Amino acid sequence: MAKQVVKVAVTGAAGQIGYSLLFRLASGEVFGPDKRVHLSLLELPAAIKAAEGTAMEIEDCGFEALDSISIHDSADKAFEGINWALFVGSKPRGPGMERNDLIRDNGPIFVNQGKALARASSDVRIVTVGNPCNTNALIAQHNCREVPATHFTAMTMLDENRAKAQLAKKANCNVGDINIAIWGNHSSTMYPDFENGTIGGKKITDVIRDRAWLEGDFMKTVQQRGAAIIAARGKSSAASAASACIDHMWRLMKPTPAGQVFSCAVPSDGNSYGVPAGLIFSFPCRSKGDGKYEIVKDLPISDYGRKKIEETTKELLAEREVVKELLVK
Ligand code: NAX
Repeated sequence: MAKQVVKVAVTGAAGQIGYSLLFRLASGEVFGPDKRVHLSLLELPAAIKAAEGTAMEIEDCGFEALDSISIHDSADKAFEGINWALFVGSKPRGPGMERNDLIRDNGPIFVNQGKALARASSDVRIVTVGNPCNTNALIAQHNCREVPATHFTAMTMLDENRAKAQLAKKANCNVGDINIAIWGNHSSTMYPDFENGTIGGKKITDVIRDRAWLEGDFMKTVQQRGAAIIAARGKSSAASAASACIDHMWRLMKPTPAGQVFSCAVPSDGNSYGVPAGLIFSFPCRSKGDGKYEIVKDLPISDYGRKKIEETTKELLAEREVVKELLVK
């Protein structure tokens, strides 16, 4: 019997993250042995040739799970009938560029791509990776009324994975023992919630009794890991970002184990933490494995945690203000 084909669009396919992500999607590890994958690559005209080169290499891997690859410089064509849209492509921040300039520069990409999602399958799920990813996801969501708002997400999974790696080293355990979620923006104001997280089922703060480290070096390392990688590697994180994107998809497609959460930036409407509606905000989430998620309700938030959540909320509100002309009411 013919296997079901999952259609995945990847924007910025010829970029660094694309170069790691596409091979993992084509290998079958994401959708399993019963499905095949069609990759729909979207690039700027100038990078089409490079995307073709990447596609040749993917073919040369001989992945049985790969159905076919198509390459486009038009979002309308690239998003026809897709089940997943991975929004990776955006302009990187240039030297001396302010964050607000980057937000203004990249915003129009997501207006266009948001509109083109009208051509996607009705079950399409959107994962926004290109920065500023929360606000870019918000722009795309506003410009596509055909797809439910809850299908739009932005990636904070890399931040979660970074937090887990630091905690595992400190507690001398495996990352699999750690459960922690990120609140807010994918930026240096994000809050890795060590107060509600656990290690081997125990509170992180009961296992790591060094509160100064948790509030200090731990937070700083996670919040500034992206910059540290650029300083060391001379390029931004790519393989780890691609891996986190796969994790993000997995977390939505597999039931969340009891007592665990995962980080996902989702529409803030109706949350129980006082985060204003109308943002794409990272919350502790759980999924039944059906592509949907729910924001975990009523976690205890201390004064310290509340201050951190307020700080990242303030930044996202300011970003929303910068792009307000791009948001359809
Ligand atoms: P690259 O500069 O290597 O690749 C970006 C690609 O996007 C380029 O090939 C470019 O031609 C393409 N592109 C630009 N505008 C486009 C458009 N309108 N339509 C289609 N393609 C377009 O960047 P890369 O290292 O792959 O990073 C991609 C994005 O991910 C950046 O915005 C980066 O800041 C962001 N990141 C997000 C992370 C996250 O955790 N959410 C972490 C890693 C990364 O920094």
